[in-house]
Amino acid sequence: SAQPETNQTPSPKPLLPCPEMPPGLVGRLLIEFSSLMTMERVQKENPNVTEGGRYTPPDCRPRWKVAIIIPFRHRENHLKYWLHYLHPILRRQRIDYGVYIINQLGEDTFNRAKLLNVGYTEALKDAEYDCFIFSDVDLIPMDDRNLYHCYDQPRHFAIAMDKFGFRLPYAGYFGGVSGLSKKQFLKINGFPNEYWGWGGEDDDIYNRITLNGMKVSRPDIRIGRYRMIKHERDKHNEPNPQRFNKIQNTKNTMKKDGISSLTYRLVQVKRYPLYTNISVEIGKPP
Ligand code: UDH
Ligand code: NGS
Repeated sequence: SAQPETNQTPSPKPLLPCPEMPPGLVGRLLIEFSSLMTMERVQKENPNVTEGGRYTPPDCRPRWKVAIIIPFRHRENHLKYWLHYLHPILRRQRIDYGVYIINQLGEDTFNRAKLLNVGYTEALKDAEYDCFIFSDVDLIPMDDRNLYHCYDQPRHFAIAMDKFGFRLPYAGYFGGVSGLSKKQFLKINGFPNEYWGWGGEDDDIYNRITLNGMKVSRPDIRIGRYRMIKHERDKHNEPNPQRFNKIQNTKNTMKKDGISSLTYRLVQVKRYPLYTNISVEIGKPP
């Protein structure tokens, strides 16, 4: 049937959903950390990323809105490589995303999981994200078919790291890069706030997932490959001697300790061309 003629500009064509496996992915990637990287170079490489590190695919309707959360302190050089490699990968993957660096101020003991809870909370003040990917700053995927969105079950992405001989170090490993939908994240009351220093917080998150009747989803071992930027142990992130006891008690602690009990002081939100920097005071161990 003929439509009545009008002089109005036609409304934009509704975009089709982005394809499951976007065309234009390249598969296995060459990742190296020897060439000199500068922020100016990475900015020039990524003119389509908008203020604060946001991007949305122009040619299809993304299924998820993804906040990428990176716990951070004193790793500026790693961040340049992360941005250099990840922005082009995420663009090819047709991901709708924003990059959030959660910077722990001061020199008290580092607390990775608490920073990730802060990232979840702060990203939601920015946009209606429904998917959260938590990535260490020094981990670069070696295959762009490892798609950075959410899945039916909590996702573990970094399953085959070079430092572990491209295998899982143990069946319940959930470290490095992981992703949960908003619903999955809230079901486990977010992440623990009480793991100060190195180790165990990722195991606690794994426990939360299984104790709440979910299971971890993972990519094919040939696709979930990562390179880690080599570095020395950071200061003020010593192995936490309490971690072994704590991961035995997730069942009792997870209801109280998590996104429901999160407190921190937001000090600064700064939007850079390729990421949003959120600086926070998160306190220190009791
Ligand atoms: N992180 C920082 N700053 C810190 C500590 C940690 O930004 O001072 C962040 C960063 O995103 C890092 C992540 O937290 O990738 C995890 O840090 P980690 O120290 O738990 O893990 P990683 O495997 O180092 O990077 C462990 C010690 C390696 C010692 C190797 C000696 N050759
Ligand atoms: C386990 C830690 C995890 C850690 C993993 C890999 O032992 O937090 O090793 O560590 N759990 C405990 O300490 C209880 S790594 O080889 O990357 O340094 O992620």
